[in-house]
Amino acid sequence: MKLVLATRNLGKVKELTTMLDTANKHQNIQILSLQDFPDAPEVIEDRDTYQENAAKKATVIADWTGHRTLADDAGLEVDALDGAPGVHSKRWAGEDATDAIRIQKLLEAIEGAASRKARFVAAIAIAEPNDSKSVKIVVGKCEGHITQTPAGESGFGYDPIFVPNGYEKTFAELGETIKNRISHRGEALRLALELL
Ligand code: ITT
Repeated sequence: MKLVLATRNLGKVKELTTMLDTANKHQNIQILSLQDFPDAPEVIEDRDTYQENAAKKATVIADWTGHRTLADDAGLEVDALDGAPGVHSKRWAGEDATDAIRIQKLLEAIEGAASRKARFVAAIAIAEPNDSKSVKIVVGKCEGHITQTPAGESGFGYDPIFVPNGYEKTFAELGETIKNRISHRGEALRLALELL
């Protein structure tokens, strides 16, 4: 079975591929990514929810490639910011912002806040080509808090400032194996694999 990963975020590609490779002990999935389809269209994430954005990305790319497609839309919800940046996590600090700029803006926005509680949320959608009604969507979450300063090199995005509940290190310090076991994306992918 072929499965296209509809993301241009290389951090996500790495996490999803590693987790799917592990699952592949039981299933026969051939993983393709958008690097195999360099002319695939850019899908604008203009919906109000992770689920709708993931479903849109999965259906557009499934139709274009002609293969079953998995898309992921994720974000970081911070209580002190009433859930922001949330579904807008990518563009929250500007269109061309880097991970470092996003992290800096977030730390400044919650400086002195009473609560530093936050959660990562990921929606994964799986779509069949030319069958928009077939799309299946699952959601995973990971609760934690935001640190005072960034720490760690692993992962991507906001990983250097997020400590998951039950741990004292950031996702970027804990590394890929632990992150994949407990993360929002790990939970969503395990649910998604049950659907395949
Ligand atoms: P796509 O090509 O898959 O759309 P993206 O980078 O646009 O990739 P999202 O819209 O799903 O991804 O995610 C928005 C941002 O949320 C992303 O750029 C990261 O900064 C952050 N993010 C998402 N998942 C994360 C994770 O597991 N760890 C750290 N940051 C994450």
